[in-house]
Amino acid sequence: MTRQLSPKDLATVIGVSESSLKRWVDEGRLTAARTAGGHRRIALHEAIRFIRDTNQVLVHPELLGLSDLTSGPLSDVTSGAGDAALHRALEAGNAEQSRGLILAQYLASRSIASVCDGPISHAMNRIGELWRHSDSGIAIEHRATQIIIDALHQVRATMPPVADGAPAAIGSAGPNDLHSMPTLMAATVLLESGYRDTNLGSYMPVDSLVGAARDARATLVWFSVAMAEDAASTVALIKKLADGVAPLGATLVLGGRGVYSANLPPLPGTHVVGSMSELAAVARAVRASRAGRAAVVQPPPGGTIDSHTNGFKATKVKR
Ligand code: B12
Repeated sequence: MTRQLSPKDLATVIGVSESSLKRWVDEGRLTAARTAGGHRRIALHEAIRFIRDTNQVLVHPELLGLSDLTSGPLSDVTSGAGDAALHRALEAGNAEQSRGLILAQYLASRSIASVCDGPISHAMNRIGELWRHSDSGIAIEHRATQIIIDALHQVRATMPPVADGAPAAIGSAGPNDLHSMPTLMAATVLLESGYRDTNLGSYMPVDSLVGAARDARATLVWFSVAMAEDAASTVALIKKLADGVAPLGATLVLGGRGVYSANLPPLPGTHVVGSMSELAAVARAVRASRAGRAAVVQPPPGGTIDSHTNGFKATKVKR
């Protein structure tokens, strides 16, 4: 059941009077249901939407019932020290603090795409180098991955329910690819972008992904290739996927260093993106074009339009 807050609780969370909060509900700035006794109740996801949209300062975050969100992570994020703090907390294996920092970034109005592209990606790039220097590096990397996966699930749980008639998106990592974090990130970004997302996780055969996309009537299919393996087999795999997705009329979005290092031929209806923010930009453009509006595909900052695919080409170079 969705957690509900009373106007008094939410007012205390953001440090305003209960009467102001009730007035905002009555003015329609905040949606509230009524109990049988006529009392206003605000769903947690609606409270979070309001906090993010109106940049509220959280005075008593503990009343939101998100136990990892204590004032420590919030003050790190508001002081601009959140990115470095996340790296430290992940490396130290401090799960509560790491999850709290990720939630705090999201509550501070940052999109989940930007949190993935910024602090999470930076931290994992550094943590991913530790195995070279110490035996414990691999354990630290696995632990950090699990903490981020848990944090992303927590953020998902605070997002509003998917609207009726929302477009479907489906995706996975490829066969032989154990990297499950990028595909979960993509799913979460698409949920935030208003899609009904289905993440099929890692180690996914391409034929099965195409079949599932057909069954789901997917508008968008994402595919993550985290490793630069043999370039020729990566190209063959992606061509097979693109050939399967094209007849469905869905847009295919590819990401990951295996894609960036493969020399892909032009694939109609396929976008190569270099970040989660670029995925969000493509997702918005696909929605707009499906809604019948003239979708002008704009390159996001740091990306350029690929003239072959009309997709975004990453400009950042990965190790
Ligand atoms: C965590 C991790 C693992 C974990 C994965 C656990 C899990 N459940 O996911 C484990 C330990 C299992 C693992 C295993 C291996 N790994 Co590993 N792993 C990593 C690590 C540290 C983080 C990967 C990650 O999720 N990053 C977070 C992602 C999301 O951030 P990002 O890569 O910066 O991606 C950004 C953009 O590129 C873009 N993006 C990326 N992917 C996608 C996908 C989509 C759809 C979209 C839209 C965008 C997008 O958005 C992201 C956010 O900005 C990386 C190092 C690194 N620097 O990333 C190595 C790394 C990916 N692994 C690597 C290797 C070699 C392996 C192993 C072969 C090691 C081994 N010898 O066993 C195995 C392979 C196992 C297999 N069969 O898949 C190499 C790949 C090298 C290469 N150039 O191909 C890396 C780069 C490490 C390195 N520096 O050598 N690994």
